[in-house]
Amino acid sequence: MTQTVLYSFRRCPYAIRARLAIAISSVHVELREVVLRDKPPSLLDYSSKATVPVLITADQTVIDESIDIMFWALQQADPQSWLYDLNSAQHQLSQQLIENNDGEFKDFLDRYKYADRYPEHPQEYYRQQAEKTLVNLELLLAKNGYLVADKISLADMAILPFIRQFAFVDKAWFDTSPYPLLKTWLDNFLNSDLFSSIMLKYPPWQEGDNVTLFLT
Ligand SMILES: N[C@@H](CCC(=O)N[C@@H](CS)C(=O)NCC(=O)O)C(=O)O
Repeated sequence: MTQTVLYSFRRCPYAIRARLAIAISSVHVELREVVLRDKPPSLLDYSSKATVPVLITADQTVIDESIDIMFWALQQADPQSWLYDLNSAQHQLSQQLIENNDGEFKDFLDRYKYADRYPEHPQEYYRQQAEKTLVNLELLLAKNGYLVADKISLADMAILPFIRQFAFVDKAWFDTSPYPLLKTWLDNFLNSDLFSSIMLKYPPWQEGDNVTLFLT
């Protein structure tokens, strides 16, 4: 295999962030759409974590963390300066925001989304905990325009797929929530050509399939 391959799942926010960076970099990648309950054996051979996304580079390097796939793609090409223009304070803020997103925010998002599995608290409790992150993001959007700068950068694209998931847990609530800048930021993303281009539907890939679908 000399082609770079991405094992992906369309709706997974981690896979979405990886596909966004791959698409903006225009690196040529073969997309293998996975069914999470029936993962292809080759995916499990490449990464025992058994999560998506997983990228296999042409030289057979396995990258099985979505944020690392973003860095890898942007190192190939960063035409909109998602990384390139940032100063060290912005890099640091970016890292903090992504850590909070993937840690505390994601935990509360899962509990909010699947509240029936976490009966210790009502759903509103989990939403309120997650809202601490929304308050912070709203403040940053007011201050900077985007999360860490006056233009889109890595942090926006790494975090937006999770805010999308949060918003759609209870869209009616989200639409009336007091985060106007966050809502516009999300809407612009959802309506973007970039987002549409990485949300196309592909049939699940199966071992031995010789149909090759390219992300870019
Ligand atoms: N830290 C990983 C997390 C990836 C992850 O948890 N992906 C989920 C799907 S959104 C997954 O594959 N879960 C395994 C499963 O559902 O079987 C990353 O950033 O890539």
